Amino acid sequence: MKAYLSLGSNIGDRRALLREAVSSLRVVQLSPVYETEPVGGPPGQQKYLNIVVEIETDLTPRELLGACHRLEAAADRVRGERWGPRTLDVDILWHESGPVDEPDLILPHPRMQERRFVMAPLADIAPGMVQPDWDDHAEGRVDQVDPL
Ligand code: X6L
Ligand code: MG
Ligand code: MG
Repeated sequence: MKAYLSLGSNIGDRRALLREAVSSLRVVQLSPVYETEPVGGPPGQQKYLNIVVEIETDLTPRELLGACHRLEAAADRVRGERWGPRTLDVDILWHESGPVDEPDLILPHPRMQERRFVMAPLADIAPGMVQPDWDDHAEGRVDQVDPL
């Protein structure tokens, strides 16, 4: 089945961390890389690098969430302040198996439309997944940089 993931990093060697994470996934499409203004969280954070990937997976949404958490752990992510800086964040945006509504997993991701760091790379690889006017409703500055 097909799924879309959003990946972000704003600590350490951001490109290497994103590359390492995608290397263990069956990536069908990799978006351009964006350097993005931090949205939410404490002031003074470094900029993020963000990408979106389309993957092929046999995992259920619940199993995929576990796999995302293992990728974050493999990047030595330390859980600190809410929305604080992180070596790697991997979020599920959409899963072909359909909607999920559980306390810790809601799909499609309910707030993705509000975030330019998600919508810009998603629109690049899956224009059919986004509203044509998404850019009018999204916040946070993003700049396309060199590909991964
Ligand atoms: C109002 C108030 C509207 C807060 C939105 C949006 C809060 C997104 C947190 C929000 C609000 C978040 C990344 C990031 C985070 C990332 C960039 C979050 C949670 N992750 N900023 N901020 N890239 N650029 O991957 O997404 S923390
Ligand atoms: Mg996130
Ligand atoms: Mg997350």
